[in-house]
Amino acid sequence: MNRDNAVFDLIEKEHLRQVRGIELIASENFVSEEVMRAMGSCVTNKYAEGLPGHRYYGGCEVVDQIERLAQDRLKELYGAEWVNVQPHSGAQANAAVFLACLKSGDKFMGLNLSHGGHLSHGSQVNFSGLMFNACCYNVNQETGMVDYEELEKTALAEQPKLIIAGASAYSREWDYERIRKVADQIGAIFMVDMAHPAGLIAAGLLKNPLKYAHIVTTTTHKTLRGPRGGVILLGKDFDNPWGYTNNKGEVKKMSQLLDSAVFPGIQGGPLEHVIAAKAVAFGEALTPAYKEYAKQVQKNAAVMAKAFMDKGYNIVSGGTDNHCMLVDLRNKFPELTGKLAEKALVAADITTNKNMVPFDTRSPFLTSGLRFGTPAITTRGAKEDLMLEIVEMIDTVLCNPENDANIKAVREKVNSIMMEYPMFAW
Ligand code: DSN
Repeated sequence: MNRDNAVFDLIEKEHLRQVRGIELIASENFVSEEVMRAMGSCVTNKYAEGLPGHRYYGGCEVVDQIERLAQDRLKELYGAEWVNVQPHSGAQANAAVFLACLKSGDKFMGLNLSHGGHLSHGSQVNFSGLMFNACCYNVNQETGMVDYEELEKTALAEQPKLIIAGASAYSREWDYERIRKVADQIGAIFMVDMAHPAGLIAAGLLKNPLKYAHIVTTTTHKTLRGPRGGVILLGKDFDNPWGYTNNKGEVKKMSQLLDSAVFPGIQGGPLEHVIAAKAVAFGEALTPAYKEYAKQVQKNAAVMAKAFMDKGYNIVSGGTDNHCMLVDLRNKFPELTGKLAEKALVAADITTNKNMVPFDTRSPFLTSGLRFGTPAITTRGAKEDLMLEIVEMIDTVLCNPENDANIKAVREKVNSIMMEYPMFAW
């Protein structure tokens, strides 16, 4: 068979970019060779609408076993009672929860996007904000931490039917117990989107939200280091006191409502090759080696945050409990936007993303912040010493973000360092 040069040359190029650079995007990671093989396997050829044992197609005996394996491993990983491993992404998992629990126009509450929240938690340009009535809570301007008092006041005043905890750019542990109490006071469903810290939670390094939330969603590709995708989980204490019904008006268990919301509600055929890769990743996350990896992710982030602060950078909330941190550039470089900072770092083969900081005066296209995370670089084998070196190099670039010679010197150093941190050949 002829090689499709147009595509495979580009894949080679992307591989090279990944190999020689320092990857600090907090939501990215490098999957194992087995996860990659499962995704690129013949399982992609199979249609399997429905759930294991209840499919709309023949020939699903094997994919049924694959999907059950993914379900069982995921349940074991988080102590879940029920899971659905079919959502194509985290946003799809969240959309399924909205479809199962809310009617169009119903009110719900999530963390303000510009304070670290996620698009699918109520942004006005996302289905969540377009089709539902979103209100939000914020972080405290002084501490940079979720303002739980304000959250409670807003919830009591607004009476949302669903409260979402979880974020895209928040470096602190959550007080899930407190939010659950607020939800119980107003009879709301409490959902946690644990997409970012899911891997640290699986390793027992952060609180397991399944103990407090009615519904938990996550992506599988961030700290969890699986294929790109989403899942939904229910814990032990889940019931349906709200009397939620299906489209025929029948009261159903939340698990049944969520299954139907995923398929046929918002998706057609599940991506069984990705589900196979999820099963591999969940198996990996159950091993002691993964727990060591997750510990190192957390340690590396703490060292990186401290190194930034030692150099006079302002880290929102003053540090990190998880894998990520948000640098507010305004005190050290009042004129430097996140956009220019990201561009200069990318030119030095250090990949990160511009990010709004809480109470930012700049637009999301410019921003005053940068988000950094350690999951991917830790997969490459990085330890604390490399974190210190990386912060030095970032500082060198940001002090002269438009000096090409300076950027080139850092890039050469980055490329030479990363030769020592192997990545498997794709
Ligand atoms: N945009 C992803 C992130 O980077 O956090 C979440 O969807």
